[in-house]
Order: sequence, then structure tokens, then C-alpha cells
Amino acid sequence: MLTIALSKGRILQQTLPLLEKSGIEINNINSRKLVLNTNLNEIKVIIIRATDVPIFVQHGVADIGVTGKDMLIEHGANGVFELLDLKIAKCKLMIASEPEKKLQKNTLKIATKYIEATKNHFENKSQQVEIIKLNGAIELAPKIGLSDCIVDLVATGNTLKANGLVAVENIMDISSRLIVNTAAFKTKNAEIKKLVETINKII
Ligand code: PRT
Ligand code: MG
Repeated sequence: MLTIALSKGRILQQTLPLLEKSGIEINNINSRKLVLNTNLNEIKVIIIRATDVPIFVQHGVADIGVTGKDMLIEHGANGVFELLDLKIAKCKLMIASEPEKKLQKNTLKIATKYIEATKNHFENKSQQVEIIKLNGAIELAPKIGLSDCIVDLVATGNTLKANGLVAVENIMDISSRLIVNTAAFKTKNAEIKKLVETINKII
């Protein structure tokens, strides 16, 4: 038996076609059930928030999972192992600010949801930062004087533009990854390898 944890929302929309092409169809996907059967007796699926996928996989309640690289960095990826870059839900983790904003400061104030990625990036540049953790509406922070800049995901750039912000630097390219519980990778190696090979052919 293999349990797959899927991220709901935009990642799910792009994961479903990949699964379908791999021969996996989820039964009653629109029901309110959280654990769903598939057309294959040996595979079931859990649909949860992208942030929770690494936690479910780390604790082995799901054998494998699909989540954003951003989520893996924030989680720390303890007890999970990255198997594949699925090349879906692509975006960039970027620094953005108001145009012409002076970012040369001893301590830069940054609003973000991405604490770990932000810390790592500025530590490597030896830039001191004060990180203000927000859970949404990050783009508002510079406008109301809460921060000098933000670190957030950017896809089309429309959200930045709509909020009068410009991209300053790309920290990293983000896409969704197939991850596995390290113990399950040993105990269920044959099944997992078979699935990975099938999906890999499709991407
Ligand atoms: O939104 P909700 O609170 O329901 O849940 P969620 O944010 O956890 O899920 P969801 O469905 O938004 O998916 C989040 C995951 O999708 C992230 O972890 C990324 O791996 C991936 N992803 C890919 C994105 C984007 N692209 C993206 N553009 N996640 C968020 N965005 C947001 C971004 O934060 C910003 O607000 O979209 C806005 C920017 O988009 P553009 O096109 O205007 O630049
Ligand atoms: Mg979202």
C-alpha cells in the first residue's frame, strides 16, 4: 500500500494531469473526504495544505508527497528525501521593494512568509536583517512602512505590479517536488521506484 500526500490548490491542479498520465485516477475527488481511494487498490491519496505535506511525509503517515520547494526549505526536509523535480507550479522566490527604495542599510527590514529561505540568503551575503513574519498580504508591508522590502513568490509579476512593487533580486527558482519518507524509501523501494520511473517518463 502506498499513501500519497498531495498539496491542494494550484499545485493539485497541475499534479492531477501528471497522475492521470501515470495511470492513477482519484475517486470522488470533489467529495469532502480527506483520504481518497484511486483506481489502483494499492494507492490512496490524502489532499492537504502544501505546508503540511512535508510534515505528513516526515512522520510516515504518507509515504510520498508533492509540495513546493519553498515548503521543503521552510520545513527543513528532516526525514524526507527529494526524488523528482516535477517542474510544475513554477515561480521565483524574489526580493521586491518600492521602486528606487534604498536597500543599503545596516539592518534591512524584510516582511515574508519564508523565514528560512530569507535567513539563508542574507546570511550568505553577510547582510543583517530583521525578518517580520507575515502569513498573507506580504505586498502591503513596504507601502505601510512595516518593512524595507519583501521576500515572496512571483509568477507573472502581476501581484507586485498591482501593489507598486518591483523585483529586486531572484533568490531561487521554485517548482514542486516529489518527496519520500526516508524509511518508506527502504521498505517500499520497489513500488516507489516503479512510480517514480513512470512519472519521470512523463515529465
Ligand atoms: O493560498 P492558500 O492560503 O489557500 O494556500 P497556499 O498558499 O498554501 O496554497 P496555494 O494553492 O496558493 O499554493 C502554494 C504553492 O504553490 C507554493 O508553496 C508554491 O510552491 C506554488 N506557487 C507557484 C505559488 C505561486 N506559484 C504563486 N504565484 N504560490 C503562491 N503564489 C502567489 C504569491 O505568493 C503571490 O501572492 O501568487 C502571487 C504572485 O503571483 P503573480 O502571478 O501575480 O506573480
Ligand atoms: Mg496561496
